[in-house]
Amino acid sequence: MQENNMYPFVNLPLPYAYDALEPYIDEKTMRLHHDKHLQTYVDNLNAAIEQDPRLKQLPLKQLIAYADKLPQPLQNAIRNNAGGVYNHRFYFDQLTNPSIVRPDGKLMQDINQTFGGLDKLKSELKTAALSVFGSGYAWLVVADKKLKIVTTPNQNTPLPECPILNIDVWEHAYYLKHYNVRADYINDLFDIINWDKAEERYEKCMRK
Ligand code: MN3
Repeated sequence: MQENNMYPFVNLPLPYAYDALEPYIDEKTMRLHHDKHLQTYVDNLNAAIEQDPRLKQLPLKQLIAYADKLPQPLQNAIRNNAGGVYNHRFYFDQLTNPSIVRPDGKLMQDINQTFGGLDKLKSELKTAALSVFGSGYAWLVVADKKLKIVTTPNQNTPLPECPILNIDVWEHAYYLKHYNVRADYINDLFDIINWDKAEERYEKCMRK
């Protein structure tokens, strides 16, 4: 993946074609989600940073960590838009079509140990994703070297916990195809998870 971790932020291209996730996620949703929604977070993040030039020195994760220390309303602008960029890059980067790959390394072993199998993990992640009221995310993260499921509202991130997977449950992620049926979207999403990517992330998180 290309690196673009500091101002000026750009909208990195998807690592696959817009229609690569069909029929699970449709091309139109991907075009809008990436080219319009993520682009808006990128543009608004750059605009927020320009209000305080010191922020130009901070990489994306540090902007997120630093947001709390900023005066309002810049704090909200940085939290929402740096989070929006981080969360969406993370989301798009973990998808592939069609996924026939299952986790098979250390991640799978630890999923078995922690959740009692891949299906159990999916069902717990789904329950968490369905429980998000309004807009937000469900996440599989590593916290204290252990796998854990968490949710975040809006564009908040689970950082500094180390994320492995996220499920974007903002309606823009699924409404054109799945309408109001968030559960169907989540089921479809499980079929396009790039487990090699998840494994790679897991190994990195466990080395920290
Ligand atoms: Mn989204």
